[in-house]
Amino acid sequence: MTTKQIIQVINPNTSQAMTETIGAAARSVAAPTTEILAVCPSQGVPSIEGHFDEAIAAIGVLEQVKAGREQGVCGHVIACFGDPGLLAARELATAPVVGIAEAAMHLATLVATRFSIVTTLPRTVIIARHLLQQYGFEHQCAALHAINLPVLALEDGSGLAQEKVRERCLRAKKEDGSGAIVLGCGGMAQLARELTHELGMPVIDGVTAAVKMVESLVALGLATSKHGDLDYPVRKTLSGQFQHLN
Ligand code: 2AL
Repeated sequence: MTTKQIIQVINPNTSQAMTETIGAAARSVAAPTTEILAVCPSQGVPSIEGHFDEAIAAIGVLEQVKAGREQGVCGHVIACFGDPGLLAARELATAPVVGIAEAAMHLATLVATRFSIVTTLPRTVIIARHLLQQYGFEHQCAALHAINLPVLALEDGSGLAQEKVRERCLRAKKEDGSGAIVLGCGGMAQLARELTHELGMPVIDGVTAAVKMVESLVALGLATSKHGDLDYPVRKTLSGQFQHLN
């Protein structure tokens, strides 16, 4: 009998609705032997739309990674397009940790020479730009677009944000000269497959991409390196509200 392996999918914001959207997308691609544990922090920011939000969200990510590690999960996904706390999470984790922005960008470069990104608010564009630089994908990104709606508009049930994503993707296809589109928010997770079909070009969501990457790493027997900078944090006594991270 094959035992189930658990992938912990962490929505770094506190929106329960978005956690469910992300969990459903993750489950839609997970292997039969994978169980998806979709979680979000109990405290923090309801949506992540800037550097301040990211700093707070990163603490919630670390708490969840620690909890997931104690539960014995086989990998962690950070399901926010800024990949908040990614390297810190890798220090805490033993299993692989994959961020949705890096996952989507990596996969986009395997199916196209250049990709476009469609994200939420214009102020989140700079976060994606910084990640492109950090991950070395600056030259593969043809353009970045914002639908100019806040993250939680994706969960308001009106469908307006989803329609704006669709319109932006169609425009990007027409104008950018790119071969693929990366969706720049965890809350857009369930749109990728339909848009891929409608646009006739790859539209990539990072949640599903990251789940398949974690499964691949696990299948290959690869875990987060503990040789070098991703080794467990140097032991020191954390004080006050951070004691529980000790
Ligand atoms: C995000 C995301 O993926 N989740 C969230 O709360 N903020 N980032 C974004 N650019 O919209």
